[in-house]
Amino acid sequence: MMDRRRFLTAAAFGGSAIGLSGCKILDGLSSIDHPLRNIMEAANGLTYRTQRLLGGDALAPEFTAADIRQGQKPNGSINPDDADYVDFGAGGFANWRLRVIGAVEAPQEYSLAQLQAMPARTQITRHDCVEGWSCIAKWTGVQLSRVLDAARPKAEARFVVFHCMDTIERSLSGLVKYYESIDMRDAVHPQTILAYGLNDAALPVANGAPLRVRVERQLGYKMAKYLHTIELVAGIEGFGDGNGSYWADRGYDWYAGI
Ligand SMILES: Nc1nc2c(c(=O)[nH]1)N[C@H]1C(S)=C(S)[C@@H](COP(=O)(O)O)O[C@H]1N2
Ligand SMILES: [Mo]
Repeated sequence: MMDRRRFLTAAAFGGSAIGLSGCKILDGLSSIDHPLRNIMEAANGLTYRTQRLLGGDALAPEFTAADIRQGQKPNGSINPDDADYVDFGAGGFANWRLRVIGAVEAPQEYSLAQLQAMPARTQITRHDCVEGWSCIAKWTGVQLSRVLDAARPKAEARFVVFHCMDTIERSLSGLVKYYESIDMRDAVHPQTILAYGLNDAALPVANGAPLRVRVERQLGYKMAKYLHTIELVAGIEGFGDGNGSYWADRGYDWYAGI
C-alpha cells in the first residue's frame, strides 16, 4: 500500500482542482462516510477521508529506546487543581475509577489496578504538538479496543468521547473541562492505548496521571489526559460547543491526522 504521506502529496499535486476546491473532489468516493459529512466539512476532510479511503489502519512509526532524548514535555494542563482530582491524587489514585458509558450493552468501571492487570501494550512513538514541538517517548497501557470490547458497543456507537478531570478554562461563561473524541476506526486501532506508564515509570501528573489516551496518528491535543469517563456516542455534537473537542471548539481541526 502506498505510504499515506506520499499519497497525500500525490493527491495534492495530481490536480489543481483538489487544491482549489478543498476536499470536494473526493466526495463521490466517500459515500460510506456519509453520516460523518458535517464533521468532515468542518474538519480537515482531505486527510480524514484519504486515510479512511486507504484503509485507515496503518501504524504510526515506532522508535527504539535510543531515540528517547528527553522526558515527555508536559503541555496544556499539567497540575489540575480540581477538587476531585486533588483527592484522587492524594490517595495515590486508589479511589479513582474509569467509567465506560453511553452506547454500550455493558457499562464498565475500572480501577487503575484492574486496567494494569489487563494485557499491556508498550510503544515508543513521537508526540507532535500543534505548537510545533515533538517528543519521542515510551508509553505503556491497555489497548482501548479491549476496554471497548468488554463494554460491548451498540451498533449506533460511532465515536468515543474522552471526559477529563482538568478545568482547562475559567471564563465568564463558566468552567470548561477538557474533552476530546475520536471515531471508532481510531478507537480500535492497535496503537490506541489508555496509557498509565511513561518511560518505564508511572504516568506523572504533568502528563495525565492516572490515565491518558494515546492516538498515535493524530496531533497531541487528541491525546486526552486525566481521564475519568469514556462515552460511546452516535454523534459528537452534544458536547461542549459541538465540535467534538475542547480545541476543535476553538477552531482547530477535529481530525488532526499527521
Ligand atoms: N486533559 C487534557 N488533555 C490534554 C491537554 C490538556 O490540557 N488537558 N493538552 C493536550 C495537548 S495540546 C498536548 S500537546 C498533550 C500534551 O501531553 P503531555 O503533557 O504528556 O506532553 O496533551 C493533550 N491532552
Ligand atoms: Mo499540543
